Amino acid sequence: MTVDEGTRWSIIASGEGANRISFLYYAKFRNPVIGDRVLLLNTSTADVKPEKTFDYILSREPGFRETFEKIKREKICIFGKSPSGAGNNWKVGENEAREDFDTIRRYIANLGIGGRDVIMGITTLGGGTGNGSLPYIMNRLKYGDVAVSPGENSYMAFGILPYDFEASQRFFNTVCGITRLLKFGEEGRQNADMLLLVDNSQVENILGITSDTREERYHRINQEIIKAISMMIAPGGRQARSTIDISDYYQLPSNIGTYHFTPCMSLGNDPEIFSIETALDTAINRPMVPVDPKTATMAYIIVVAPEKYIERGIFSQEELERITRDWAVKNLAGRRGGVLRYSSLVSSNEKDTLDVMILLGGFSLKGIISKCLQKYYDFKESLEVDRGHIEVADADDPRIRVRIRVEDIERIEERIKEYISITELKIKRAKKREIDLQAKLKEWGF
Ligand SMILES: Nc1nc2c(ncn2[C@@H]2O[C@H](COP(=O)(O)OP(=O)(O)OP(=O)(O)O)[C@@H](O)[C@H]2O)c(=O)[nH]1
Ligand SMILES: [Mg+2]
Repeated sequence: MTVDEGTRWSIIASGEGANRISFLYYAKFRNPVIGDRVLLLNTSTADVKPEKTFDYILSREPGFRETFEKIKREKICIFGKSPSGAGNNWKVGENEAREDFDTIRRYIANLGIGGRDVIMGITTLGGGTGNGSLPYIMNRLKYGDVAVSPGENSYMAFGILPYDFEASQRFFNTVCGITRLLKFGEEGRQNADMLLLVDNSQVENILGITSDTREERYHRINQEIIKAISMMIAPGGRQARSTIDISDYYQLPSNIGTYHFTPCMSLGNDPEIFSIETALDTAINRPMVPVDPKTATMAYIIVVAPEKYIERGIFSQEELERITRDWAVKNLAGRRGGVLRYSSLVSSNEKDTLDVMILLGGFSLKGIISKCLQKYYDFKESLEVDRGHIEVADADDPRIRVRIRVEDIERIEERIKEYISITELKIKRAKKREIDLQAKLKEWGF
């Protein structure tokens, strides 16, 4: 399938961190692929103005003020009736989105999503507002009464994991959030078509961020996430040389049953000096979550190179496919280099650098889960069970309390365990030894 027209994308960002990322994206990288299709959702806080979220970025980049005024008028939807947000409680985030869905629906309708558009949801996983509402909203869009082109849109979700040092409730939220983005509702239907995971601590290590203000540290991570989003969008644009289209991103992973990914990037390389091989080797050492690449069963490789290098034949799609095949055999799970691989060469007439992103997928979730589990249990065990329910109150604001059915928590655990077991099975299969061809041929009567 060749891409004649660019795929259109929309961004739906819920919660504070996600709002910052999307605002920065919109203010800095607005392009025809996204157009004006950006929606920022947050819960209301009686004492804090929504602007506070953007204070730092606006003081750092005063030029963004005008864009901010426009966003504020048209694209920020404050939902829910709770007096002070979701209080870091995902169940509140979900309930508020459900109760106020008519408001959310109106804003989504204004986005003008259509055709085979890709809808990218963004949320931090440690919080309550985004992490609680995005899985609900995504599920409702995908299967419910608001889908613009039912069955045709694709849904990507970006989930951002907390820093290692954050409080236990954040990790309880994270485990629930990952699960609910993967599967949702009574039936546990597949929710996001593709879940992209990024970890704050990991990104900070990769970038060697040492700044001491929290705002600047977030800002640096957010910029990196935005670069990953831009690289994802690139192959759908008009200049892609390959046959990869955004729908290919997720269709096969869904069939395989695992659909979690993480970006690994090597950007800004000088094409005179850097080969694609070297850039790939750099990228694989920079995954945005803790992961052992040797367990990855899928990789989408996106290479953006200056137009003139492609015209001169220095980089070509055929060559890229050969390189990535060899690279995958060396770096991914099993002898064949995973089970699924796409590569896409995009020519750029704006950049003069060689940029590479690997979307690594299907890897063992052990690195992520082991980071979460201690605190997940610390939090869970601190909760009082009362007639099949637990009650979670906000430490700072006891007005915010909510009951969650123990049954629901158990279901979440079962689901994530099941997903993990499918993932591990696929990895094991990919690593399985080759058949003994001679013996098999004999068995077949030759
Ligand atoms: N990368 C990044 N992470 C952030 C940012 N802001 C907050 N976080 C992380 O996100 C988690 C908190 O989520 P928020 O986005 O503040 O929460 P929320 O969705 O508004 O939900 P509430 O709990 O109701 O406030 C923590 O793990 C933070 O470390 C940001 O700008 N960038
Ligand atoms: Mg918040």
